[in-house]
Amino acid sequence: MPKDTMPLPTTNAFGATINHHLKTSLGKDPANASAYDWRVALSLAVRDHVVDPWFDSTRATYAAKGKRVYYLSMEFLIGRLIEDVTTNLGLEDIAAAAMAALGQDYHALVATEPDAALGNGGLGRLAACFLDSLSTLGIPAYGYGIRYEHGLFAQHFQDGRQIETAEGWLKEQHVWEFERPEVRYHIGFGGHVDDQNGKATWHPAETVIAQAYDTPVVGWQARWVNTLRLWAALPTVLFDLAAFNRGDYIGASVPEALARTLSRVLYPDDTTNEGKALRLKQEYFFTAASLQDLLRRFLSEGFAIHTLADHVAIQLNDTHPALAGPELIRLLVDHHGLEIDAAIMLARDCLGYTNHTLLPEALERWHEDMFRHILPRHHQIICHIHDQTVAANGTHILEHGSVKMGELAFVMAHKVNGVSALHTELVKQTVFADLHRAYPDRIINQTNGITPRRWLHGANPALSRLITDTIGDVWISDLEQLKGLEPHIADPAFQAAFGVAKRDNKARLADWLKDRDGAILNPDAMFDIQIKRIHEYKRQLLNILETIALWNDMRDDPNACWTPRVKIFGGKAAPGYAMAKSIIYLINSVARTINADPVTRDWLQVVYPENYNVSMAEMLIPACDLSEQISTAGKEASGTGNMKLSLNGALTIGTLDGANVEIRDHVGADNFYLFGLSADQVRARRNEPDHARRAIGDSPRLTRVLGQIANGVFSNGDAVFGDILGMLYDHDYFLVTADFDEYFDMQRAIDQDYKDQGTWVRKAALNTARMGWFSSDRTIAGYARDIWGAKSLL
Ligand code: 26Q
Repeated sequence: MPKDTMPLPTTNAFGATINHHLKTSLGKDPANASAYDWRVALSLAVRDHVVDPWFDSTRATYAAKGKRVYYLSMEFLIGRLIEDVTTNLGLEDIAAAAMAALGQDYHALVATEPDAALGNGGLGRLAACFLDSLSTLGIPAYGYGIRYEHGLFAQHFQDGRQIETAEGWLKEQHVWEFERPEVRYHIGFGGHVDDQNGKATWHPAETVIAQAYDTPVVGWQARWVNTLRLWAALPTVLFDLAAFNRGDYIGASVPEALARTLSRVLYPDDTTNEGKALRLKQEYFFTAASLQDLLRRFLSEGFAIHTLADHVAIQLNDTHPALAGPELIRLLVDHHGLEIDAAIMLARDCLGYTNHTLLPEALERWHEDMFRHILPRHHQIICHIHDQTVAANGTHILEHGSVKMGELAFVMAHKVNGVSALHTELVKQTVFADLHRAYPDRIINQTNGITPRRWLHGANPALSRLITDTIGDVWISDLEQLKGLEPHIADPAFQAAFGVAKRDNKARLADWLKDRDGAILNPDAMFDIQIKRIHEYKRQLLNILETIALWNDMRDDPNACWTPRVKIFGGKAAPGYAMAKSIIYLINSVARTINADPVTRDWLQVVYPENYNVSMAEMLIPACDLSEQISTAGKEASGTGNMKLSLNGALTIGTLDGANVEIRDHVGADNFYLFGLSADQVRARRNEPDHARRAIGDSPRLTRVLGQIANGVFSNGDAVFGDILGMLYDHDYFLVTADFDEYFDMQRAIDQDYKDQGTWVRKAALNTARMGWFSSDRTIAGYARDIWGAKSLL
């Protein structure tokens, strides 16, 4: 068990270390160091304290000879690290005091670290929360992914429309990673397979190098530190000297440019799986590097190959790393001499697969011709698996000239899990119904969770302090302890303090938005927040249509006692998702019109800060009164933002979708605003002919709103929203129209409830007190028990 080998420094000593790094690591004289220099020097001083517990954890892992967990994910949406690491080490007060003594503002400096945005949204952020929990729980684990040179694109608004630019987090020194030039693997593509006397040899046509970069993942109180290992692509030949000597300077760099393309940029989740060859190559690139690496580590310990599953648990974060199945089989058969059927069984014992979506358009499929061209040996192996599963239970992995990655991941995993109770049931009934009949014990549920370190303790210091003052600080690594708050909620002093914390967080957000965008927000208004990727199924459209209807009512009756609201939106649309981009344009257009209306100015505001990311979420979530979780029932696999907001004392208006169902069960139906059709009703409703036109016809409010949009009320008289209107009238697949009136009415009931602040704060506090189950520590303990058979070494 790792011990604390480095005691906490004094403020003076820590300040001296910062100065030392400024000079010797950055080559800067304190007299002319920039904010950037100070932040990097501070980070390096903090990083010094990570190394010993990291080595201790690694040594303990080797000594235990037990099982390691390998979490394979195309995405890790980490955000900033400096505060997270500093707090986990218990250094935040020392760091702040040392910086102050050096004439620097710790809190201002840490806010200048660029986000590591190596993910799109929920799936990538879940992976980051899981890493945090694996370390906090002391389970030996590695995260494996891609070190994208450019993370998720930056979003700008130009006249209300989304523009994307490349993100460049590596323009600055990224101090949290260690380059590992000695950890390199060759990754092949294309070529052909020689079959001789039953032995296959793959001769790839091209080869790139995968080089490791390691980031330590510090658990709570640094009692355990795991590793996130990200792969960068490099050329085997750095540079074509012959071409250069011929004067072909561009041609000389082509091999390097092509190889580096593999880790150049994160694919935006476009939901329409375009089947791009580069994406497939990225998937194989990081999966193959990870498997070579973990097999090398396993063999270096002297274990026999048939014991692999006793030492290795590999989790596939969706199908993106599903080539791990065929690749592991290939290594076992072609390099270690196993029979193919034995290799398949051994691989299956190692692998687990997590499904995150039911949307048919998001399920990965690759054209078989392209697949065979890029990965000929894997194609052979998949054909073998396909024949086996067709014979065993009629399941096709190859179908209509496609490789179906969901089916492949399913048959190659010993456990398949959904990410909320409802989602898991739907996985059983829909996408994998046939496979579920064939393997009724394989699909299990592991409801998602979130790390309380980042999403409560770190992001919401005001509430964290109040909780710790009330029940002590054990809740930070044992979130169910929040239940202990419940008896205090009746106490007027506690309730008042809870209300003050929320009010302070709203004021902090208002200040931040004023500095950033010049927006002036009233912190006494209800902060009504919808933050997530822009998707039709998430129904930002329902929210903005309701906003317009509310605006109409306010103008019709300006003497009524309206509850002031600030509607806040945040989120990016995939660059190729035209409808999502139109919805963004509509929200910004409505915001411009409504915010300029002197009649409603004091009661209704719409703000949409550009470039929503993890750091913005950390600012918005603690300041939220009302959390919008309004997806069409049956479409949101789980949601995790819903958990963050409720944990931070927001009430939810939501549908019975994803983890909303379980959140409502935990916080109590009285403390959750439920509306809308259920998943079953959604399916039935969709089959009714003309359901949308009927719903619109039956709702004078909605008819009026759509008429205003059509008449150009929000677009200077121009008809620019024809795509949205046409969609709503003609198909409205996500049933915005069907749920509109009930949603509107529920919002008006919420207006009334908000007026009684005593009751509101009590309900908000009950949300916080009852959300402990949604810690990702609980989720990871479930994976460790039900899927991995992995143990804590603490
Ligand atoms: C696939 C092929 C090509 C390009 C991109 C993709 C791609 C990338 C990312 C497809 C999907 C994703 C991300 C999916 C995702 O974030 N799903 C969310 O996962 C969360 C964690 O389980 C859930 O809480 C959300 O409900 C779910 O939408």
